[in-house]
Amino acid sequence: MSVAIIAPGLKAEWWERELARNNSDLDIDIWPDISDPGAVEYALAWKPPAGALANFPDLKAVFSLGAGVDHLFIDPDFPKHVKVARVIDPYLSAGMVEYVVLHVLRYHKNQPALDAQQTAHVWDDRAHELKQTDERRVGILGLGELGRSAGEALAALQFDVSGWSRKPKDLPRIRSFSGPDGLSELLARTDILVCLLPLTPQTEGILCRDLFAQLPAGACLINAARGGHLVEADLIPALDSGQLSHTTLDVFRTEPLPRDHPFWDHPKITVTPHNASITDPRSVARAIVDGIAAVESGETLPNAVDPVLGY
Ligand code: NDP
Ligand code: OXD
Repeated sequence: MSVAIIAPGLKAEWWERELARNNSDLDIDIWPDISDPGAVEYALAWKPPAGALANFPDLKAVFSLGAGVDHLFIDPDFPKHVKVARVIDPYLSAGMVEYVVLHVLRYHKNQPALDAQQTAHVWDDRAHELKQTDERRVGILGLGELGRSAGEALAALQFDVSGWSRKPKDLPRIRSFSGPDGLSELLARTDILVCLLPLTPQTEGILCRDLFAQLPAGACLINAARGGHLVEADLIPALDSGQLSHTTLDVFRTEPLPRDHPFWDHPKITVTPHNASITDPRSVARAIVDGIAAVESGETLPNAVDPVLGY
């Protein structure tokens, strides 16, 4: 069975090692050194160069090396008949829960203001701002694997959690909103907004001036989904006007974030290098090997995405 790994910039050798550890019969090549493109039946891919996957005429399935698949569907030459699976993994969910809880708590405890006080040698316990977690409203855009896990962790800390998804959800501790009216209702009751949507034509640019205007003044924003969700030109005006008080960004339209980008130095922006949660080959390679076995025995591909919805 011939497998190609196309993941420039990722540690492809690590994936190769973990795949081989789970199935020593696989014949694994790392792009661009593919010995026989005509023999490749499965590909593992992360941000593959445009056209690379179209070189394999007998490709049966592509495994995205992340939860998102936008990096595949952006390729105009992506072979549309080929099945696509994405990562659903307990460690990936746990990493995102840690990131979201870390940054929500940072805002809940007013840490950016305390950092500024330390720089200015100011001792102020800010008791006038005291709020309990059940008085802090967190809104999560996207209630899938990651949004739901993060929401449940925040609800366990007694935060007042709401979430927005395409279809309504019935979750015990998360208030569910859906559709355009549901989005406005959620925004109106959100102090800290977390974006965990997939990037699709419907969600591109959703974090924009109009959306910020529907949040209570002084809300915080955490975007751990994709840079394409944010209209970058709308962010700094919203922060400078006080409509948003602070934002944490893990993802950017251009990655790595260019060294001269204004987000790096803005006092109300926290930048992290797209590491909110990182796929761990040690657990995900096993799932990919199982996915290949499922296709080979005629079963449905586990964790398959819907190519029409794009997630
Ligand atoms: P899922 O596919 O499990 O969940 C997506 C959620 O978004 C679902 O609840 C879905 O609604 C909702 N949604 C999709 N389109 C719309 C829409 N048009 N309107 C309203 N809701 C919508 O994805 P995951 O939770 O696994 O991952 C989410 C994203 O997180 C990934 O696509 C990726 O971009 C990002 N990510 C970022 C990482 C990082 O390190 N920064 C790491 C991993 C992922 P419904 O439930 O109704 O279908
Ligand atoms: C993902 C990511 O989609 O790391 O998994 O961004």
